[in-house]
Amino acid sequence: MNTAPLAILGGTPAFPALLHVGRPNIGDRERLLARINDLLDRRWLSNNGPFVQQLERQIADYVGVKHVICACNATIGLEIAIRAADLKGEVIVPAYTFVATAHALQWQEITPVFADMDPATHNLDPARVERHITPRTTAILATHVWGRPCDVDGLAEIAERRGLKLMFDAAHAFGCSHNGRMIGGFGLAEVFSFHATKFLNSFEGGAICTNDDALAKRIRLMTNFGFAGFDNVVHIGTNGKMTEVCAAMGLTSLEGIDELIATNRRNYLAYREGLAGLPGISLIDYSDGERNNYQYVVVEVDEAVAGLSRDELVGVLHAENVLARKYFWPGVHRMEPYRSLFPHSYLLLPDTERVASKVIVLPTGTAVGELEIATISQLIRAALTHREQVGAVLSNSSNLDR
Ligand code: T4K
Repeated sequence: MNTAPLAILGGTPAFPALLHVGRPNIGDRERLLARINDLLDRRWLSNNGPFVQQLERQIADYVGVKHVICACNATIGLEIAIRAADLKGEVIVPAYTFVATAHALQWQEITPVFADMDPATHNLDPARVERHITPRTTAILATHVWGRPCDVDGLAEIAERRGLKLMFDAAHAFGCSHNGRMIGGFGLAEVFSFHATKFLNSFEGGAICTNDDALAKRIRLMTNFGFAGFDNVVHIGTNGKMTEVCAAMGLTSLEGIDELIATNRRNYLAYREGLAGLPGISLIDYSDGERNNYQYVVVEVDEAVAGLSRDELVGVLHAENVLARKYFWPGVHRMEPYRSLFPHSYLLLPDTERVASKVIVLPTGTAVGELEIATISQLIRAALTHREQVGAVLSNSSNLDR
């Protein structure tokens, strides 16, 4: 047990340098640099180059899906998939997700309608989705939050019965499965993010996956301005292409994913051990029967039991240079433009409100090891032990939210 005083109580920060959530995993540097040399030698830097094609094939094999179209990021990937699938009017989305899920709709003047979550899974609750269906609803766009699959079957049943399309924001879920089937092949389309902070990292990037031939064809056209060959534009389009250097990083990252899963799982289990038995502190579970990427270490703080609020605990960790994050607080419905457009939406989102106020995401990945995790766990333990002094100091502080 660390007996040094917490930084918030006048001690020295446990970590001399900032320890971030979302530190990228770099993979095998030599393999990456060799690929960068290759693409420079080839002078083929973008526009459906050989590395992008190879990445698309390898992802399709890994996920078991017919079509994979790489994109410059998942947000543009979502926008393209939404437009190619002809969603319009209103689309039901979670409020507990990254803001990009809703922005991808609103950007093209489709109204995101926020439905509440199942607090046990943090994912859209199908029963609540159904309450929001109106004659203007055309689709459900659900997020596999933390890589834990949505109630895919429940959502598919509603979509089928009510004549809606079903798509997934799978930004967190590369390498995860549902009922033994890899995420990527469910619904009409699923979109992965390969952002630097994600499990599979291509600096910036994403991929749209679908088993629908016609949809895949439209998505491919739309990702490249609608070009169907030299000088021949046959469709509305944008520039959603992934570059070769991003694909080089993506391929390198893909080669290392078994090792990365092992690291993430080891970290997750170390946190589980370190935080075991702490009152009011619970770590979300990953199903043992499924494939998981363990990319997120997510803790819920029950203030009534812990004696400290989530924000107070984050304040303690930030003072120690542990930049824990409050994803996805305050909920997309409380961000602009949605807060102004739908000022009362929170009334139908009680579980989103509650969970968003309890969650802390802790650092993991290759940038942290056993020692850091043990220290972070001890810091949380110490914060609970000294809850009264911590609470008193933080109630005088104007900046809980660095
Ligand atoms: N749907 C969902 C459910 C998503 O979570 C996301 C993205 C998307 C869609 C859209 O995917 P993309 O269009 O991005 O492909 C970060 C990421 O930028 C974002 O990609 C991610 N979700 C979201 C959950 O996290 P911020 O606003 O938290 O970023 P920021 O700048 O605060 O960085 C996060 C942490 O990572 C910091 O602690 C610093 C660290 N970091 C970040 C980068 C880029 C590094 O240490 N090194 C780095 O290179 O959004």
